[in-house]
Amino acid sequence: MSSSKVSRRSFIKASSIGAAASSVEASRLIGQDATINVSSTAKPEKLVASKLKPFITPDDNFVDVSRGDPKPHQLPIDKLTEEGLVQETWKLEITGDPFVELPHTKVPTSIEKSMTITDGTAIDFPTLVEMGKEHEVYYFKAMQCLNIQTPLGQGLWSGIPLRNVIKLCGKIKNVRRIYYWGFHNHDLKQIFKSSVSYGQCMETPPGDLPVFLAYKLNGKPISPERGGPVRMVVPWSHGYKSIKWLQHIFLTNDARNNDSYAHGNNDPDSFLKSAAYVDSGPEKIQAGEPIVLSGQVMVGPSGVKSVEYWVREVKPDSKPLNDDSEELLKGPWLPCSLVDPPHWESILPEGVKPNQVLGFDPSTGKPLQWPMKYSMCQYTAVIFDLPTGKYEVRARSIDLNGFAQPEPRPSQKNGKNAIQLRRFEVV
Ligand SMILES: Nc1nc2c(c(=O)[nH]1)N[C@H]1C(S)=C(S)[C@@H](COP(=O)(O)O)O[C@H]1N2
Ligand SMILES: [Mo]
Repeated sequence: MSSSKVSRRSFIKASSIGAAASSVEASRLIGQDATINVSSTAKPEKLVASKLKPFITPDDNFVDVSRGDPKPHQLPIDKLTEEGLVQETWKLEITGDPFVELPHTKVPTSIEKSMTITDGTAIDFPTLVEMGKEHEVYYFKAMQCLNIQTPLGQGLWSGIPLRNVIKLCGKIKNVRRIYYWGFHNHDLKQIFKSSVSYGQCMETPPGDLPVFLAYKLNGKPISPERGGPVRMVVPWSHGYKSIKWLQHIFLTNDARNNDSYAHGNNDPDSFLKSAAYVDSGPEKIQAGEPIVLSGQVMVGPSGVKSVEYWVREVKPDSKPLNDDSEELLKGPWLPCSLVDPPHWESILPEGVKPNQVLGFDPSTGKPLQWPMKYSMCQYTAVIFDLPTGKYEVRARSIDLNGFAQPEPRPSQKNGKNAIQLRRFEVV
């Protein structure tokens, strides 16, 4: 007993590596008496450290979700150049909807200055760069698909708020929704469009993050695969709002949401959901070795108060569990540790200081909230002394309103946040 106690104590002390561990007695864990194995030799802090991933995902390590035939980022460079998909030739059009359709629209949109390629008024890349001198903003955001559980990647996006770009159009009247789409091989069937309401675009609440036209990811030009040269980024939403290869903005007085995703039985105004996702791990673990649970917690508008885990012993007669089954709700659910913020100076691109990043306190350079809204953060737990047998370990987030995942929105149509699990056997 004593050797494992010592290593646990020294491990808790070693939490300065950025990931404290929670250690609990096996009996408390699985709700029964357990034989404690004394021969633990592996260093849990090393195991935890080996599980940790960088806070920033490099551009080419994101999981890709792109439509198109061919996919725009797979076009050869001269075709990319011809189609305005490189910085040198990129053009953005902004037009208004002249259409009236009773009872939905009574009056058409009017725009003082439209921006079109034919008139030679379309916005080009140098214009965005020039605007950046005054309006450039940066923030961290994780990209997550509405239809895929685990987030696709996380980066520092830089760009110009959409509200500043819309201001270039002068006086606009009767606009209730702002649509935008990207290059689609000139084939209307391939259009993938999305939208925000006028208010969401123009009236960013101070302290919240604006919808913006991103032209940098992690301090570098956005790659063709990530939607460069310019991509819309909508901070609070799933990936389908963050349109790649942006080329057209369309203002309309039709307030209905007609996003491409609305047609696929999705909720086209969904928010990112606070939810914990579980990393995979070894299937077999030697008795006496600590078990490291790790994963990412995504932070939606309702925030993340904590992440919890529950170990269930699986017996031959154990049944699969629903997320609302009594056995699952009962737990016991135990606390995980959230990984501390990284050393910002060493991970931010050159020229960007922590106090310039939106969501950070301008005077201290520290995030106003941890984990940060619309980003993801890693969590860990170290489980000691499980007796031999088969197990499942689950994790769930608790949001700032006290709701445990998958509440408060168990409908998976507005974001997948079912409780994930990992299986392993202690041998
Ligand atoms: N033009 C365009 N933009 C797009 C898509 C697309 O197919 N075409 N896919 C969207 C969806 S559904 C998601 S989840 C994200 C994925 O972003 P990523 O490939 O950079 O990870 O891009 C979004 N932007
Ligand atoms: Mo998606």
